[in-house]
Amino acid sequence: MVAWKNTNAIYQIYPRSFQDSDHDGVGDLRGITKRLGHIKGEPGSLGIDAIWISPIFLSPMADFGYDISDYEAIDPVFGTLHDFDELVAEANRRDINVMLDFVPNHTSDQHEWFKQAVSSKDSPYRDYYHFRDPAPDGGPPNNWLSVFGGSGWEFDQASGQYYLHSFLKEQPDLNWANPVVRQKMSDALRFWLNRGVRGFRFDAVRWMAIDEEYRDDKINPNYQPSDDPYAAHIHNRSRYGDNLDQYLRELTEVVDEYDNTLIVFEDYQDTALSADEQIRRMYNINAQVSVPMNLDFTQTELLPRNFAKSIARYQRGKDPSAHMVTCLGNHDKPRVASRYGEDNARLMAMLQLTTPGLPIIYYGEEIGMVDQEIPSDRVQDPFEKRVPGKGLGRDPERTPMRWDTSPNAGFSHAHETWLPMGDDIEQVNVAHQQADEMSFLSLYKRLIKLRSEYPALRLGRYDSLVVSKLLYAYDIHHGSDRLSVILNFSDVEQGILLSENTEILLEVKPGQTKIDRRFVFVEPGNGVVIRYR
Ligand code: TEU
Repeated sequence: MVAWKNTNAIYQIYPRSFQDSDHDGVGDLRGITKRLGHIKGEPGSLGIDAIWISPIFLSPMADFGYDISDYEAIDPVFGTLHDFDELVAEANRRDINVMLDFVPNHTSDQHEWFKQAVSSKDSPYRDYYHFRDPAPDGGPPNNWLSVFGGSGWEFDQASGQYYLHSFLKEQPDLNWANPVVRQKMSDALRFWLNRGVRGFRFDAVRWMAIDEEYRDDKINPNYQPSDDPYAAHIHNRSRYGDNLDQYLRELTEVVDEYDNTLIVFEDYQDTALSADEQIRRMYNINAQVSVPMNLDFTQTELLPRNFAKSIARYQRGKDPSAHMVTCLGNHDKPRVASRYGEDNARLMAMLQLTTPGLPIIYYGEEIGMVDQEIPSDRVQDPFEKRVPGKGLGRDPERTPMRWDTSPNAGFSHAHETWLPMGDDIEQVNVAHQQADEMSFLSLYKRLIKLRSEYPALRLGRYDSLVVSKLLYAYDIHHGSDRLSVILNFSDVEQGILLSENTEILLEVKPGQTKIDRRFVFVEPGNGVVIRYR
């Protein structure tokens, strides 16, 4: 059976920004435990079945936890293993599954393996990473780039060789062709599974397998100088190597040794593969246990045809029983309410939470948080520091969660929080929105409740109905149940002809939709879920 079959949603927690319990201005595990009532099990809860926590492992924090120096230890900034066990126990008590972030592609340069590897060319750890001789001209071995700017290769003075780092030079890539590496990484998964973890989000998987001959990537003929410098190449050799499927399958088998466990792969559409081929490939790994994320909605223009096309592709490419995992945002992308505007973000919430599959809600989306401006002396993200001024920095979407109107919005008692708290806290906080029926939070709670009540919304079949420039309608079928969702992104009222005997289950703007016999009239900026009796 498909893992996490009936899970209504996953809530992504960026742990530095959720709740600070020890007054250092950075969120931590005890903070998360304290706030689990926001997720489930209390009167004002969202009612969400699972959380994914971005990395909490020992790390020098060059990339805020995505550079791990010990896969089996908690970083002191987040707390202790004991705090972690308490978090899992409290989550279990509330029937919340805990998913951790697993970073297989690279370690920190401070990991013991890498320290040993650079200590000598003969170290048994040398082959844990990709060390290569320079090109004949003394430069890097090939043209591969780092996502965070510049060459993907760093010169190691001591040995005269280069090592590969697809991200920061402080994040050397692991050599997955080495079976010992695969063994060690499987052990790390078991370590957390034995502590009650029920799933993983696998970070940056497409970089794990590379061309074994280390041939150059293709040059992207459509590249514009104003683009992200990484887009200058088509990454046809430095990603999606032939062995990727095998490496990932092995890991799914480890996770599948445990009951009802799920892996979601971070997997953006890649210019080197056709979208259909990529989706099929990632679903073919082990679709009962592991599924790719559909990250299209985090970076597409606001156009129903783009949404419909993306959903259709995933429906086509996946095994019918497998989840489609949809995301509106995450810790790497501008927030949905900033990209599309706040009214459209409400419609997007309805779209995401009425589409069958497994939605991931990024913390703060449920209160309509927007990107915050980061003064230059407060920039934290290494991406912004290395490639400044292109809007690539990720701090704006990582600012702390807002709970109430107390100092630092209830996030921390510290004098200064790690990123600024930002503006509009009076309106954009949980306590304020609890009391307001028209708030983002109330909408999210209503949508999640509906999703929990109607199996069609989790397990049904999606069929598109109307896809025009700014109107989007689709049907969900499940057994004899039929629902329609109508989303009006335009600024005029839209009438849609449906069959008779319908009732309105939920509206983005309550009480504004009129049904006149077979016609449904949806106001601008409104969205409606309709049920056929
Ligand atoms: O991101 C990998 C990824 O696909 C990047 O291209 C991402 O889009 C990038 O951050 C640009 O916004 C993952 C993590 O989500 C990210 O936070 C890490 O920095 C990265 O891996 C390295 O571990």
